[in-house]
Amino acid sequence: MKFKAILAILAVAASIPASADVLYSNNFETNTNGFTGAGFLTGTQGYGALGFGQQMLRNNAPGNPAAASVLNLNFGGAVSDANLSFSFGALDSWDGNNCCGPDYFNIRVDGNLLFTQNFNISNGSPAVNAHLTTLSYGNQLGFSGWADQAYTISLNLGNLAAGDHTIEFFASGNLWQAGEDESWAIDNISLAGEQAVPPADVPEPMSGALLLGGLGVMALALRRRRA
Ligand SMILES: [Ca+2]
Ligand SMILES: [Ca+2]
Ligand SMILES: [Ca+2]
Repeated sequence: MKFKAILAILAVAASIPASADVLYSNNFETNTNGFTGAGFLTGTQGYGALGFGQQMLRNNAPGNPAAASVLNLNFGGAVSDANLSFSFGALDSWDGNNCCGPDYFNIRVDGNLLFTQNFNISNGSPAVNAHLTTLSYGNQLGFSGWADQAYTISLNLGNLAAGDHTIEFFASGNLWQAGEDESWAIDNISLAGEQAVPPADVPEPMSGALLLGGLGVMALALRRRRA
């Protein structure tokens, strides 16, 4: 019985997944490290009361698609079950399918479009998307005189190989008006996942062999006692 119990404990220990590591995070209070492209730090105004702190990354670039804010990442080891989460602000008069839309917010990872949402400040209800949680809708949070919206966005990115990756955040739509009329901000960004141990940190084979040897001796001792 004891021998079986030890085997069961070993099996459980072997199957426990490594806890997720936070591989990148930024609350944009002091810097935009990791980001290139459009976007700048700005005061949060009414978003401060929604957990955005004092500053956030704002993008008010014109164009269709508008210039992206780009997060550049480099992983020393492959990452499995990567999850991207952040706070999002749809600032001012996003038009949805009204007169002057659509106004899409998009996320592209390594060139692949993984998220797109048409936001609307005046359709009477928050945007619905499996990846969205509403923080505020229909309230004036600052900036120009239009109501604003706040959400958290969470997106599973699957497995990411070791090496370079880009995550592009950008608006699009023929009637994306940009500037002080409609813009967006992100904050509290975090990318987490289970990262493979880099080769340099792999435990020496000798220590693993010693461990297994020790367990073998234990098992033998138990068997002898039973006999
Ligand atoms: Ca912040
Ligand atoms: Ca506003
Ligand atoms: Ca528009």
